[in-house]
Amino acid sequence: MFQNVHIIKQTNLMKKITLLSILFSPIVALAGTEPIQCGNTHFGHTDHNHHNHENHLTPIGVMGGHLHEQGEFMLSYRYMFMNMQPNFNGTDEVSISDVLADYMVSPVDMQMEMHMIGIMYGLTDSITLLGMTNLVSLEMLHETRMGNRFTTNSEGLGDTTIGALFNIYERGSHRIHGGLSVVLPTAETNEEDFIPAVGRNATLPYPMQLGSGSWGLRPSLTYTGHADAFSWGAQVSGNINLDENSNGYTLGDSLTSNLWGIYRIANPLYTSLRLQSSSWTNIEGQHDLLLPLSIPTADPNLRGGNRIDAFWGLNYKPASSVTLSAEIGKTIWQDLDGPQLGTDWNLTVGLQATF
Ligand SMILES: [Cu+2]
Repeated sequence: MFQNVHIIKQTNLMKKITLLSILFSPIVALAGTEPIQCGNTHFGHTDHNHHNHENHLTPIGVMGGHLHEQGEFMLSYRYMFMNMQPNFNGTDEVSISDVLADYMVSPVDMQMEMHMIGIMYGLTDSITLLGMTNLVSLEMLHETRMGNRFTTNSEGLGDTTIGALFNIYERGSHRIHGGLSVVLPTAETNEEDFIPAVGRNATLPYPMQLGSGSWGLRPSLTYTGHADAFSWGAQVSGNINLDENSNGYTLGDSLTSNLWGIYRIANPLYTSLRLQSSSWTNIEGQHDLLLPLSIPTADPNLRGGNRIDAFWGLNYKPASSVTLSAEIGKTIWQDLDGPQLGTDWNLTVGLQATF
């Protein structure tokens, strides 16, 4: 029965992937046509630099959205907050008492904070190297059948990525670049905390671990364009886990698609709208130290899902080398293998400096 549900979800994911490739094909086709805004005379090097500067403006929540010129460095800091509640089963919200009908303990809400440090370097005008790592802090509130509430916490280094972005196509104001990063398993997956129901410190369930702990690959394909006060883009990216982590399980793979538009309100101030769709599969294997607790977060088959988030952002560029950004997101649709905590809203603020 559960196996069947799992297979149906997997089929849904495949349908989604097909749907997304159909969705994005007009954009790729558009990029292949004659330039719309920039005339044929705009192929000089000065203009190329101008394009790079325009391309630097992507919503702060998009990773690897631009290339750098040869010899240019960029340092970035991002702070991300995410609030997760309530529980979902499929697309339906599930109350805590509904979860407690089947489990001894139910998650109530969860907060994730992330501090992300990134570096980019233009190796050539067509190849940009990038690296990123993050510190994660997680907190989850629970309720037991007895009506008691307790909180667990974990924090530490997340997974680290290093890779490259490479120019594929550039004509007029249209540009397509690819990306490929390797994920280094720097996150711990055996975080513990005191669990009252067990009466001692015990290994925390899957969503409270700091990362995948697996070697992985993150391919991406990004299209950007601009005209006058507008710029826009689309990105498809994947996250593929290549091996079991040191605790004997593999986080699900994911596919994320983004569409965005940016408008220059007044010279240094830009506003953006973005739509993001993501799909991710369940965990393979199971954690070797996790007790078979009666809580949905300890079930490797209740981790997959799909969701769509809408974002509104601001970018402020007081100097050509500095960008301050903020972006707030709200989940507008989600379909989760549940009971599983859904995503409610998130906020990212960031500082990017080039030199
Ligand atoms: Cu950059």
